[in-house]
Amino acid sequence: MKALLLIDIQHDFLPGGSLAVPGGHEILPLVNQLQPNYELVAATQDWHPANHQSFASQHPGHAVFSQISLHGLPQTLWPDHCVQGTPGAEFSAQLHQHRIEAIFRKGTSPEIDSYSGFYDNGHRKSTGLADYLRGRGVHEVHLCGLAADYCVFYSALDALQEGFAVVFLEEATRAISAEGYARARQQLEQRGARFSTT
Ligand code: VGL
Ligand code: ZN
Repeated sequence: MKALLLIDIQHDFLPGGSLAVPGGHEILPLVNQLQPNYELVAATQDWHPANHQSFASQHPGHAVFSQISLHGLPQTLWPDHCVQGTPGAEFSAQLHQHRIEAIFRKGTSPEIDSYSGFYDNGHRKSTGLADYLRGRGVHEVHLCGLAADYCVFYSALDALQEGFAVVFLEEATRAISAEGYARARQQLEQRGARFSTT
């Protein structure tokens, strides 16, 4: 069975949000149109405590979008975003949510970031997404959402590593950086992901 994964389609990643992905809102009509084509739709939600260490605000003297080392892992410092319980953390009001069977929250530990919907960036803690999908008989995952070069990319990478066939729905995602996405795309292609443009 194929599943559709909606990655982080939240207000803070859309225009007007604190970490808006350019053109992010353009994916919404297609994402809604795609959902009925899948027997299973699941979503991820970036869900940070207010003191999350990926926030530049937690590192006085370090600029937004600068890089630090956080407990041994490279970390980009982001604007505060997707804080638990705030409007920015909610799914887009335009996103059809009635077919979403399960929501996997990530980024909840203050000391480690989590781009992938499957694991934190240190691959220490699983969200349970892979076991959930296997338990539902899924062998192939199709990914869309935000951002193509971060959370959609890392989710696709982990999905491949977990043994799922992966289709990256390119028209239903947008990137923070075009160069970052070009590198990400190459890595995914090398590892066997397919790219769909419908
Ligand atoms: C994301 C940066 C920080 C994403 C989440 O959803 O792509 N990017 N947190
Ligand atoms: Zn985040």
